[in-house]
Amino acid sequence: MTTDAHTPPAGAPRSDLRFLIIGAGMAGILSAIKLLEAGVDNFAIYEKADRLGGTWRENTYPGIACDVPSHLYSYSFAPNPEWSHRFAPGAEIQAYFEDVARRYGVDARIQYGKEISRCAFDDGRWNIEMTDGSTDVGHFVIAATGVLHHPSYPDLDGLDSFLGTTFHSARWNHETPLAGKRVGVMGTGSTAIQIISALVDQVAALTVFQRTPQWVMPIDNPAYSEQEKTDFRSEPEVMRQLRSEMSQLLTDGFANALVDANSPQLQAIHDACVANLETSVQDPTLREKLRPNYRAACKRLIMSADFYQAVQRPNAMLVSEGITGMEPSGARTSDGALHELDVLIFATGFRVDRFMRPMQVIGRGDTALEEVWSQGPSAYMAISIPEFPNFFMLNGPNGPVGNFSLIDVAELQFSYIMQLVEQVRSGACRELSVSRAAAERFDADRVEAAQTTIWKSGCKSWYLDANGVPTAWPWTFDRFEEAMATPRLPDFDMR
Ligand code: NA7
Repeated sequence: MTTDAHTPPAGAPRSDLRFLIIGAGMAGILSAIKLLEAGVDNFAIYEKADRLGGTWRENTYPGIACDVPSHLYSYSFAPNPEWSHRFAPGAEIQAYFEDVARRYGVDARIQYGKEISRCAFDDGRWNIEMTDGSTDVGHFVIAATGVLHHPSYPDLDGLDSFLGTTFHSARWNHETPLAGKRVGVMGTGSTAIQIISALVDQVAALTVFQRTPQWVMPIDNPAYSEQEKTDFRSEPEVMRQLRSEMSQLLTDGFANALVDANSPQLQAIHDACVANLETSVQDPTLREKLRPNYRAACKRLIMSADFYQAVQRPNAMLVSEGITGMEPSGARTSDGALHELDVLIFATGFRVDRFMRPMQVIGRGDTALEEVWSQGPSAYMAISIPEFPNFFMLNGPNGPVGNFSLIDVAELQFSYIMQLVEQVRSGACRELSVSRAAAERFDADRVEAAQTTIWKSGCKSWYLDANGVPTAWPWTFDRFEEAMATPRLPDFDMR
């Protein structure tokens, strides 16, 4: 489907621009809403699955909730008075995105079952190919493809011989009954902790295979009362106020502090986690097994009200010896013990360096993304890559990650992208991407700044690249907001 035959020269204002949005998760829905709001109707939104929602569509495990408060993990323009809890469950979040997409007229625009296999820049336009053979052409690509969506599986000897059932947390097998079964959960990340707390009272026995202990921040998750919801409905200002207070609290008390490992805020978080461990876990042996040997927030901080209670249930067992292999009846660990299991759940995380891959992306002059990213993914401001003109990412590499709202991040990024788009719309140029020099400078500054962040304070995590350098935005969240407010146009190669 082509919408124009001709690309006008730079200098002429453009009204013919077509946008191709890849992905109908939180960021893709946002992009479509914002384009419509800007009066742009010439766009397509492609989604590989048969439903919108991204992460919230794919993750349906028991206990799933967002660890960012729901009134903050909502679009700024679409507050939701109906959130049931401070940290609402995943199904509510999925329903929220479906509702917003419908209310803003985006859901009918989504083309489902459309997986983009190739995206190539040629003669000023992006040509995309899909696995079903269809194609499209546009002037801009918005890659809203998500971050954590390629499950990472452990390499376990003898897995085929195991007679029980296995599945990944992001591919939950709802057909497998768990009640009364002997269930193993591998991993102790944010996902595993939620699963463990939700499952422990349903199953006969729960074995937690822990490779690295985690610091756990105690949180309350109160339900919103009917009165509170009524107030939110009748006075949206109350909700906006709540959102802004939560945002300020999280930014000052956490997001800004992460980049200074010695900050008093991080010390306070560490102390709260230590106190939580000391007061919540009775058995000294178990307590020591659960005690990390690194600083709180070095790995993504776990927020949980009930994980420590869950692992102390009589039917729960924490195993800190590694699994050496699977056998027909269960998992053998390095101490020689056999842990008999009916089901083993891999809560082992994601391949975090994939981003929009395996999609093949070819920029100007046949530049292949796969080669540009051969040493690991990177992007100027998490948005633009040299020689990939008019191709912009939302929540791309080097953006802010941590226990705060990626919706806020995507909203800030989108308004930045629209300012770049305006350069083309106004006729100032036909195409733009970050210059090589600016991208290299950004990367060097980023790597240097990363050295003093908490992520670099002595632990392994998915925040680190293959060289042990934190990949996330290493400056304060305030600085991110400032950077997103106005693009530095001299950093862009505009043609
Ligand atoms: P994470 O945070 O990457 O956690 C994965 C967990 O699985 C973690 O405890 C890992 O231990 C463990 N793991 C991974 N591979 C193995 C192998 N091979 N053997 C033993 N243990 C293993 O993923 P989550 O899904 O929990 O959370 C991802 C994000 O989703 C989270 O940060 C939020 O943004 C939402 P390790 O600590 O590496 O030793």
